[in-house]
Amino acid sequence: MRVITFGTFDVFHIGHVNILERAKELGDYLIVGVSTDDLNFYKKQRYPIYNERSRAQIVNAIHCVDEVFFEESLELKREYILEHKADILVMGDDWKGKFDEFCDICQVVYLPRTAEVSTTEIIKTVRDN
Ligand code: C2G
Repeated sequence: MRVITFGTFDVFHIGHVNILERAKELGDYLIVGVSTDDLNFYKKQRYPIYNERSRAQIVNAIHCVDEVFFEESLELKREYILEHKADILVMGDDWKGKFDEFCDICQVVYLPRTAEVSTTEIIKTVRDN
């Protein structure tokens, strides 16, 4: 089974490792769409700390990840799922319900987020110290 997931994966942390490893366990080939810097600016009105090339390289270096591509637009999710022939779409449960529309082309699974870790909190901690 081919599994696809999406994310920014900025300031890569243990929550990112956990979701990638658990996503891979649902199948045997894991494809990750890493959102581009411009998509992040559109989503969060700021650029990520690490640029898209570094973020993609880090995700690609994780042993359970088989393939990485750039997610350029939120509107292209259906095309990405079809293009990569994904059987399962995995997202953290902060996105619960948001991608149910893709149930017609793949299984949609929301996994619980890892508690008490986020890129936003890490940036805040570094800033405050
Ligand atoms: N995540 C997690 N636990 C955390 C933090 C993040 O399980 N403590 C998961 C998120 O739920 C998401 C993935 O890690 O599934 C990537 O998180 P982000 O980098 O924050 O991704 P985001 O900016 O939400 O982009 O098209 C969808 C978007 O591109 C998702």
